[in-house]
Amino acid sequence: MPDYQTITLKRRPGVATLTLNRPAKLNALNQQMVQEIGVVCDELRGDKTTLVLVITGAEAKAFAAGADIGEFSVINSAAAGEAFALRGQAVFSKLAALDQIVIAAINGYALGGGCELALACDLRIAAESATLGQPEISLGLVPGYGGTQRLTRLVGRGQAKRLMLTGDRLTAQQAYDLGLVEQVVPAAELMATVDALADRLAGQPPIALAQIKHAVDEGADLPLVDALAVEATAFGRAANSEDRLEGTAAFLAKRKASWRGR
Ligand code: CO8
Repeated sequence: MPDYQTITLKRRPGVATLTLNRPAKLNALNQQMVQEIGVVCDELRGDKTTLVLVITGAEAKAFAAGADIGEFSVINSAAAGEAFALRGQAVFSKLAALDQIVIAAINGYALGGGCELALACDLRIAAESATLGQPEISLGLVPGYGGTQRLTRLVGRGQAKRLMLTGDRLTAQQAYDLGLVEQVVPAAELMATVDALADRLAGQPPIALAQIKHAVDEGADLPLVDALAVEATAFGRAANSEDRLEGTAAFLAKRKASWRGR
């Protein structure tokens, strides 16, 4: 297993938990942390035994307080800034493309790049005490790790523009009201809630799990006619699996299905 410096990775059957671990800097995403998240994605790609990845922050106050502002001094041209953004985007896109369902357990500040990391996940569950936002404008910047696009797709153009143009921070409840997080729970219950969901998803038939995720993501930006074709392909893949035969046989025999992931 790689020797991680800025994150920890724990595994239990079916579930991996990645903890952002730079507590002294509120888990700000430095280049090394972004790179290490990419290594975790490489580890998980093709790992058929891990069906869910949970991402959370080690510091009670923070999921991730943004990209590491201290590293921005290396950006001395538009091209350098673009390359900086592209490096982060490549990793977050790799995360979003995993077969695993990725759940952000947002325990505190999820700002800037931290909010963008949560946006690249499939599901976002926030502690009541969490704070979310895209404050880049207050630094004279633009969200560069996918925020202008993923936030817009999640909450719509108007709300996304409002959040990014003002840089306003949202409470977890406000984020929920906008559809930016899917659930809000008391802070003390966050990890138990996320772990229970992760275990539940890890008990689902793996091919159907991944196909639903990819059908939603691939179809979302396509015209309906093309998106329905994406769904039909996903349906075909799941329908052609041994698990589909097992699922339907178990239903008819009134017993619990035993999934094999093929
Ligand atoms: N980068 C680097 N260090 C940070 C960051 C950050 N984003 N956030 C917090 N820290 C550090 C602080 O500097 C401080 O370090 P030290 O103790 O050594 O001085 C430590 O973490 C604790 O922070 P605070 O003392 O500020 O803690 P508070 O509880 O007073 O405040 C806040 C917490 C409100 C979260 C505050 O720290 C804050 O506003 N942080 C910055 C939030 C922000 O602007 N995030 C967006 C950053 S830009 C971004 O993410 C762009 C992403 C796309 C990049 C694309 C490439 C260009």
